[in-house]
Amino acid sequence: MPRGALIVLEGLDRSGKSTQVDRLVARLNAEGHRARLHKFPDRTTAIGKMIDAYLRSATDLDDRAIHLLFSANRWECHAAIEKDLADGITVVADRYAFSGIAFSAAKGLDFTYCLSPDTGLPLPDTTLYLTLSPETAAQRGAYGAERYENVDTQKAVRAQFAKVAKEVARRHGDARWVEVSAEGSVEEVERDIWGVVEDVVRRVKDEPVGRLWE
Ligand code: NYM
Ligand code: MG
Repeated sequence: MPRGALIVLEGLDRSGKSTQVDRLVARLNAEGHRARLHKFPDRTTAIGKMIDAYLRSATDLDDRAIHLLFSANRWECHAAIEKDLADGITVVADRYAFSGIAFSAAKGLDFTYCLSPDTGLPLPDTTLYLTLSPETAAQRGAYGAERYENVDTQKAVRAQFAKVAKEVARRHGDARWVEVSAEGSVEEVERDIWGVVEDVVRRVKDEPVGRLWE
């Protein structure tokens, strides 16, 4: 059976990711590709509840401890994702290991350390990185109240995402990371994303799923 694709959307907070993942899943299904959305962090699991409490600042955790929990939250879902892919279902992930690296490295954790716990996860067939200037982000209104949702942190995270992009290209090839401008209208951004995804879904059908950082 042709497999599904693993498509990841990444970006800073307020980049419009959540709107776009919903539209992408709807579009895939409408065009006859079965597709399912997976949000990371997945706040519904026991580990996800610990992450949620941390993000709401209801609890404090050591930087390494929360980094590993975010990764564990992906590992507890990997079997379900791999099963979907094998069953021909395309998985659209709202964030993935790349957010894990960028947000933790932005706090000062060693970049190589940040990569390691996610090694061996299913490799995204493509990652669409939504880019937004700080000015446009500011125009979109105030950040939410969660941890990391402030201008200084987002700047530091942006710099780390640039390093992540290089690392993905170096280890897995240029085609795995695609920048998409999120400056345009919802429809414009949706069209640009679709242009990439339509192609990837067809192309990977008969290819094995790769392993992240391997
Ligand atoms: N985040 C997300 C991390 O710090 N590490 C991770 O591994 C992941 C997946 O959680 N500010 C951060 C990025 C976000 C926050 O995500 C919650 P969202 O998509 O805003 O609900
Ligand atoms: Mg957010």
